Amino acid sequence: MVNLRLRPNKIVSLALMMAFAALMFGCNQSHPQSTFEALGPVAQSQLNLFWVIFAAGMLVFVLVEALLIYAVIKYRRRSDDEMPHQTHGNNTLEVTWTVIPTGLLVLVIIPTIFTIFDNTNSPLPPEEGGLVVDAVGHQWWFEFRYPHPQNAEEEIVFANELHVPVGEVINIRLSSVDVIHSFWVPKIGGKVDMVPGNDNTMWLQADTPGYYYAQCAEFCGVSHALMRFRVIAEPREDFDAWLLEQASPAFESQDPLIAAGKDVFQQAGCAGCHATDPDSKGRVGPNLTHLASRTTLAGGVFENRDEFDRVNSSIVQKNLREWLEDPDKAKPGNIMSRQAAVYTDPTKKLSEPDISALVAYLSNLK
Ligand code: HEC
Ligand SMILES: [Cu+2]
Repeated sequence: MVNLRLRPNKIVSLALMMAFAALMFGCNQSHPQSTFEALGPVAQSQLNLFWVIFAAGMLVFVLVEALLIYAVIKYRRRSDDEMPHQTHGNNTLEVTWTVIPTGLLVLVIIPTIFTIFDNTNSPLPPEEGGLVVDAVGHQWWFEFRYPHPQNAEEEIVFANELHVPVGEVINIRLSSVDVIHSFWVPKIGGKVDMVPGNDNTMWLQADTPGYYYAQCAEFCGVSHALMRFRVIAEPREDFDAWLLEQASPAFESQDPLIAAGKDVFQQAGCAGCHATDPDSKGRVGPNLTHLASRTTLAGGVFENRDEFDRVNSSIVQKNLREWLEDPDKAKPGNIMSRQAAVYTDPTKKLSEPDISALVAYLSNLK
C-alpha cells in the first residue's frame, strides 16, 4: 500500500510552496478584467459591496472556526473509558445562533439593496439629456447603436467596440436577438443580462481614460467565452470626432483590387448579412462600415493593434485572411461559418484571389 502520510516538515514546505505560487499569481501585472481595480462609480459601488459581504463572511468564518477548535479541545474524550458530556437542546445557544446570523444578514442586505437601486437608476437618465446607447447581444458579438451626432432621429451602428466620453454618464439599453447574454465591463461595471423580448437598462461611467476589456457574462453557446468587446473611454473631443467619423459613409476607392473585393462582397452573399453603411441596423452579422478602424476583429478574438497600441493595417489584413479562410477555427460554431453559403456549400467556396480581394476591400474600410 502507498503511504500517504506526510511528515510535518513536508507539510510545511508544501504550504510554503502553495503560498508562494499564490503570491506569484497575485503579482501578475496583467489583470485586464479584474474587478478589484474599479475605475468608475458603478464598479466602485460593486467593489464596496463586495468588501462588506467579504467582511461579514470572514467574521462568520473566524467565529465558527474559533468555536469549533475551542470545542474540539475543551470537550475532547480524555480517556478510552470516558464518555464526554452530552448536551441535547440549549435554548440560550439556539437563540444566540439565530440572532447573530440574522444581524449579519441585515448588515449585508441593507447595502445590497442600496447598491442595486444605485446601479439601476441612472443619475442622468435619457429624459434629462443623458447619452444613451443601445447594446444588442448576438451569438457571439455585440452590436452598438448611438444617436447620430447631427440628426437625433437617425442611429449609427457599429460592433464590438464601445467608445464613451470619460467622466460622463452613459445610459445603456440592453437587448438580445437570440439567447440571454450579459453585458460586463469588469473595471467599469455592469453584468446586467441582455434578455430577448425584455429590455433591461443600466448605466456606466468611466472615470479614467483607457482601453477596457469586456465580456459576455452569461453562458450563451459554444463560443460564449469568445464573445468579447472593448470599451474605449476618451476625452469628449476625441469621442465626438470618433462619432462623426463613424457616421460618415464607407471609404470608396478606384484601386482595382479593392473594387474587385467590393464585387466579391456583393456576389458571394456577404452583403446579405453585413451592412456597409453606418445607419443600417439589425443585420445577421456586424456592420462593417468602419471595420478596419476597430482594435479587434470577430468579437474581440483577433487583436488588430501592434506593440505601440495602434491599429496596424498589416495585422488587420493578416487577421482578415485568417478569419475568412476558416472562421470556424477562430470561433467554433459561429453563425457565419454555419450559415454563409461560401462556407456551407463546397461549390461556392471562396477562391484564393477572392479572399485577397476581400482582404484588400475590407482592410480599407477605415
Ligand atoms: C449568414 C450571414 C453571414 C454571411 C453570409 C457572411 N457573414 Fe460575416 N459574419 C457573420 C456573423 C454572424 C459574424 C459575427 C461572428 C462572431 O463574431 O461570432 C460575422 C463576422 C464577420 C467579420 C468580423 C466582423 C467584426 O466586427 O469583427 C467579417 C470581417 C466578416 N464577417 C466578413 C464576411 C465576408 C467577407 C463575407 C462574405 C464572404 C461574410 N462575412 C459573409 C455573418 C455572415
Ligand atoms: Cu453571450
